[in-house]
Amino acid sequence: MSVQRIQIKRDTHLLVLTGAGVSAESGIRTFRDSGGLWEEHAVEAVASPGGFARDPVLVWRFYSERRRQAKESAPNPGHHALARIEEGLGSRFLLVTQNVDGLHRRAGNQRITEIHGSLFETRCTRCDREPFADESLHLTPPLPECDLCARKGQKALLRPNIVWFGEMLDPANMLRIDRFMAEAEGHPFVFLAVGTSGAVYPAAGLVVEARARGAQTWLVNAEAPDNARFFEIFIKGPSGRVLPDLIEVEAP
Ligand code: BV8
Repeated sequence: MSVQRIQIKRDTHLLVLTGAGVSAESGIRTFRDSGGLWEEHAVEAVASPGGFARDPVLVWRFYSERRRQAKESAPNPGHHALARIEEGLGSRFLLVTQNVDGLHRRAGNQRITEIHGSLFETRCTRCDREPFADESLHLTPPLPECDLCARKGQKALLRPNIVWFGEMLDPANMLRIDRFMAEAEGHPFVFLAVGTSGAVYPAAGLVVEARARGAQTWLVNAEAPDNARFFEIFIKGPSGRVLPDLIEVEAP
């Protein structure tokens, strides 16, 4: 187990960033490890607007397979540890996840910002209807179309409510993170990244912003990732084993 522990005092603010590594012990494939998703699928083809325009059947099959895998998976001890920590900290805790598998919410976290969207939400490619909860699988044509557009005589494909490469992240999510960091400034502030290769921006840049606001920066990861140098403390190991005893919350 990790000898070093994160001490959470009465007014410590904790911002956690998670990536695919947190879900690996739940049996969900990561992206860039060996056997990862990007070994089988060209990123451009399945996680970009151009890829969807070129072959929406392939993209809906890719995300339907991941919907099915995520539904068959369960949160692991790493997810449950983060849910317990949120219980202890309340509004002094925020979980920013790059994961779209919904496992943090199923483990009990509520203060979550899903900056890359959610596998279990769908939206229209044409109208501005709100993204809606959706677990349906579309492994073969016909692909789902927007019923609201159809009522107006327009054909419009539905798409997973996922942030693809080259697409902007939801400004409301970025504002929420910024507000949390601004509130954390002037208090003891810890930034903890778990299970992420630090390869994708702007998520990978959050550690730099947090440091600039005085955060102590921790990284828990199976390997030293691209941006390991930005972190003061790096704990190498599986998150499902490290997280349960990493954080010590001072009694209120
Ligand atoms: C944007 C879709 C503005 C959801 C994803 C050049 C420089 C900087 C930026 C860019 C650039 N060129 C283009 C960009 C922007 C681009 C980007 O960052 N590209 C990278 C590749 C260079 N970013 C964007 O396009 C973003 N939008 O910037 O808008 C803009 C607009 C136009 C042009 C420019 C800018 C949108 C980013 C979101 C993309 N969508 N996925 C999905 O399908 O899931 S990103 C995808 O990667 C996933 O969301 C995933 O979460 C994310 C990061 O991957 P990780 O989660 O870190 O997973 P990975 O497999 O990589 O690593 C897992 C880690 O876990 C490993 O280190 C492993 O060792 C570890 N691990 C494994 N098991 C365990 C473990 N750790 C602990 N315990 C274990 N058991």
